[in-house]
Amino acid sequence: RPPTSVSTPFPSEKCGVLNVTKITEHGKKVRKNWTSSWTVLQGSTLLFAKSQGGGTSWFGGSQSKPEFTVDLRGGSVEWASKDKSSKKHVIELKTRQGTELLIQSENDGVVSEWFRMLQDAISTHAWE
Ligand code: I3S
Repeated sequence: RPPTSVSTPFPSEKCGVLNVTKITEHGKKVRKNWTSSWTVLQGSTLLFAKSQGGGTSWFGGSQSKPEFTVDLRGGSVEWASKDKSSKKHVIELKTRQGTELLIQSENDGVVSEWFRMLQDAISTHAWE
């Protein structure tokens, strides 16, 4: 039998600059506000910090505090339908708490990689 799982301290860690907006908060529609955010995926948590000057700020650094944190457990990701945004390469992330976010980058490779990582994080932490 193959080994069942390999445990690593940070099974899903990734960071980068993405365009992000909330579209729903606690189940209620909110006005879009696209902002460029330094985005960090760590385990089952996704953190956003304001990105200054195109992503040179380091998340752990003194000037950038997390603005917004998302608990991915019990959430879902899908490719956003055309009616959600006119932008290309848009991920729709729904949380169990009733928050919906759109996550986008002009670079389709970047977005595809985030899509895969978010799906992995959600399935890895589904039963916590
Ligand atoms: O879904 P919407 O309302 O067409 O989203 C657009 C608006 O949020 C717009 O701002 P105003 O609230 O000032 O109209 C934004 O500038 C657009 O980027 C939003 O649409 P996209 O398709 O880019 O997500």
